[in-house]
Formats: sequence, C-alpha cells, structure tokens
Amino acid sequence: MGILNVTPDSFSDGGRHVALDDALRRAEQMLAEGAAIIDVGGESTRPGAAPVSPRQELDRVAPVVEALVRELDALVSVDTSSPEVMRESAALGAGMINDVRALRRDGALQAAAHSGLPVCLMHMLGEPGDMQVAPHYEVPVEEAVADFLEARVAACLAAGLRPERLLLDPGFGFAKTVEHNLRLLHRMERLQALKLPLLVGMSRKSMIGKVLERPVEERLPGGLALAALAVERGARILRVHDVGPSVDAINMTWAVLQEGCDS
Ligand code: 7PJ
Repeated sequence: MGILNVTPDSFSDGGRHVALDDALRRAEQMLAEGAAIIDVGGESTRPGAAPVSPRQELDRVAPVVEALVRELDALVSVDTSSPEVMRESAALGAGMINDVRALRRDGALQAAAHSGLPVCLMHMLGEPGDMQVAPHYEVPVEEAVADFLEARVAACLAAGLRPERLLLDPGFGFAKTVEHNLRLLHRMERLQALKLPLLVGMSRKSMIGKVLERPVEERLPGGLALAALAVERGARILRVHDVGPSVDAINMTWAVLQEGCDS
C-alpha cells in the first residue's frame, strides 16, 4: 500500500502532492514500483496535527480518488475517519476505507457498512492532537491493542459489516512510546489470534528516528528492517512511502518464509 498524502502539512512530503497532477504522477510511480493499493489521505494524523473539517478533507481527497480510479484504474484506499468522506469516496469508486479511529466517529460505522467496502480498523487512544502526551497502558500494550481491536470488530459486526471485509492494524506511532512500538512489533503474533488480515504502517515513523537517531529522510533502511519483521510476524499489507525498496524487502522475506512450503 503506497501512501499518497494530499494534506498541505503531512510531515514527510509536506505540501508536495496537493496538486492533482502531482498526485496522479506519484500514484502512477508507486503502482509501477509494485504497489497494489494507493492510500489517499486528506487529514494529517501526525502527532499534534490540527483537525480538518469533513468539507476541507473532501475537497482535498475527492478529486484525487476520482482521478486515480478513472485514469489509473487503481485500487484506492481512503485514509479517513469522516462518514461524509467515506460515503463520497465510495461513490467515486474507492475500494477500501482506512480509518485510524476504527469507525468510532458518529455515523462512521453506518457509513462504512453502507459502502460495502473493506475497512481497516486501527488502534489509537485519544486524538492525534493529544495522543502522544503520555501514552500509558494498564496491561501489556499488545493485550490493550488486541482487546481494543476485538471490541471494534464486535461493533462492526453488530453494525452489519461482514468479517471478510475487516482488516486490523496495531497503529504504530499512535498513542505509543518507542518502547510500546518495539514491544508491539516483537509480539505482533498476539494479534493473529483475532484471525483477520493485519495491515501495518511504520514507514518513516519516529520509532525509527528515535532508535537510529535519523531524520525523516534517512529512515528507509530502518523501515525496511521493520517491514521484514512485520511480514514475518503476520502482516499482509504494508503501508509505505518507498514502494520499490519495500516490495523487494517484502518479497525477499516472503521467499524465505515460503521455503519448503510446496515440498
Ligand atoms: C497509519 C495510517 C498507520 C494505517 C497513518 C504516518 C501517519 N493508517 N495512517 N496505519 N499512519 N492503517 O503515515 O506517519 O500506521 S498517518
């Protein structure tokens, strides 16, 4: 899954993909490098980011979703928590909803259920504005994440979403210290007990910056190591900025994991 930010303030490619043409070209490149899904986001969820209105978000996202579907026939995921954006994107041909708030906003469960689209449910506590203030869990972080996601799956099923349409994401970097993130990845097999496909996003995140002391533009090698470990621990979709190198890391990891499988 290649990341296409259409926010003016996304932290690692801030403002560069606001123009529709740029967005299309960037998506085309990610598809050529092996992305299967393009994740379009119009709300910055980086720590401390200011909230945007659904109208603002829709103005940023809708033209990009429409163009990606029409011109590139791409499988488009929409990174949104807003029911309005979910509804409009589904009407424009989006193929997936990616919600960092796991459909907790008013009306989101209903909008997602009505869309008929697959949905990725991500773990986060609080809101982007305050989530990194002092993340704290009463139980081991992997248990807290598993319990949260299990409850969200139950809410989805009660709202009429089918289990085949759900994916889960531990939410690396969302209301988590670097220690939480490392532990969560190390113990990600715990989430396989929920028996749903796992999606993870660690590309260029501050957990890499903190461990390696690297600025955002020097985090690719660290990110590839995390990608390999995530695949080994059950991740089946990786949300990344650097598609080509990630595809190689994933395919190499997969070749090792498949060794002996058909003998
Ligand atoms: C994630 C996301 C993630 C999912 C962002 C960033 C922050 N969606 N949207 N998982 N992160 N599913 O890319 O650094 O980890 S925005």
